[in-house]
Amino acid sequence: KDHYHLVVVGGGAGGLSIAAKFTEVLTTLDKGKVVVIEPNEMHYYQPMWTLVGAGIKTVAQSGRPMASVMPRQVKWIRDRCVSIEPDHNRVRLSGANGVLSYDFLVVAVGIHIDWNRVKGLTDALKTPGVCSNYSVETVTKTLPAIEGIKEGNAIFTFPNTAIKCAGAPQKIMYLADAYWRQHGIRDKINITYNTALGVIFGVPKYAKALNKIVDQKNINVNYRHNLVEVVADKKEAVFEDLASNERKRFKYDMLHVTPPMSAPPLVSSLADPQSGGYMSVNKETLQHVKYENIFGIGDCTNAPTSKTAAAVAAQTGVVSRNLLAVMKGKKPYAHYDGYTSCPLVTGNNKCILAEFDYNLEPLETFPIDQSKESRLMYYMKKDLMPNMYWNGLLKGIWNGPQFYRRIMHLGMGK
Ligand code: FAD
Ligand code: UQ1
Repeated sequence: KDHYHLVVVGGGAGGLSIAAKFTEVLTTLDKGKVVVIEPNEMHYYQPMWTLVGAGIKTVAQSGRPMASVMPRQVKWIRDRCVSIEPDHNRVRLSGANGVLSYDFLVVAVGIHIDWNRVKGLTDALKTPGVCSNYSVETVTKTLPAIEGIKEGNAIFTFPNTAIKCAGAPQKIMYLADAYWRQHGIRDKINITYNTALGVIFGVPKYAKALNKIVDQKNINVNYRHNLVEVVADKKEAVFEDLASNERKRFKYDMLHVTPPMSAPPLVSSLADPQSGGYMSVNKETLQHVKYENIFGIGDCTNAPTSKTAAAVAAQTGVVSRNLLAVMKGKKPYAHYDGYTSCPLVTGNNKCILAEFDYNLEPLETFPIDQSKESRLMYYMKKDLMPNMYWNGLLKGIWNGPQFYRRIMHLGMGK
């Protein structure tokens, strides 16, 4: 009785888009067939948290009750999955629901945030001035931290791990910069971006533009600086210089932390030694490398792209078509090119819309140079994207902009 045709683990961006595909868009499997395992009562549109942190949107606007976004024909099991046993085609749940078996499995559990890997961070996040846009609990601390500082040092960090939305650690810095300028106190505040990376952004075209922007805005950038400790009572952030292995202490009056992240432990049974703990999938078909009846989507896989909801949009078309083929006894045929996108908000009404593929080559939708700051792209990010997410991606009808890109480039380019 606890057997389902399709089990989806995770009701985030990837899980709900796939569940919608199989109950409403590609096939209309009924309620007994498709199940989503998701413990949370609320679903958050995380890309909005950048704007919530800056006071442009509210945290309430970023969330909807899970029940309201769950596709109608999907059975929602409100529980946490505690293990995946792919050799037995079953998953184990934490509560009374016990064990479920499946014909096909899609894993979409996102990425794990390791707050405890930075010493003192959890306690520091309870003190004023320390904040993070990376969780619903801590994002509401960001605006008070920005408003709370009248002078002194503001530090923004990027950790020494893969993260979701690699642009978000600096977007909030540009919005804070804009706020302090508006209030005429920017010259009293020293802004520092300490990043564990060796570059400001992984794609050279956008890195070039962002380097100019940090210069113009008079922001100090320290590369290969990794946050290892926060000493809240002294208002000190300790960074490891990854080049020299030295520890350096920075005094802060405001600190925005992007925490280290890692593969969710749940997917360890689907990882291999090369995948860094992430679920190991074929990077083109997104099928598991060993188990043909298992696919992965979103932040939890080892597909070597930058982890975003935009990437999920491009992946959902590929996963759903390939999974449908496998359900019919055929081979996967659709290929993901690594498409991902990051709307780099650089001010109150400015945005660089980075879009690129596995090769870190720009893959721009619009027939303009998207490395230039644009007002239109800002309004797209702020006002259009939420709609595309709730009414497009989560309904299984938004597969990313590939189709539109091809039209706008009139058949030229990729
Ligand atoms: P998620 O949407 O995180 O969903 C994972 C789900 O799995 C969650 O609902 C979770 O509860 C559930 N889950 C976890 N463990 C279990 C378990 N054991 N059992 C059952 N369920 C489980 N992307 C963009 O495209 N553009 C942006 O501008 C952008 N900005 C961002 C800014 C911030 C501050 C943040 C935090 C993210 C941003 N993102 C952005 C990234 C985007 O939100 C994620 O890449 C996207 O949500 C990934 O989708 P997912 O389905 O893989 O994971
Ligand atoms: C996108 O598809 C998407 O998912 C809904 C996002 O997440 C919020 C994005 O930020 C972006 C930029 C895209 C890409 C869409 C277009 C129209 C370029």
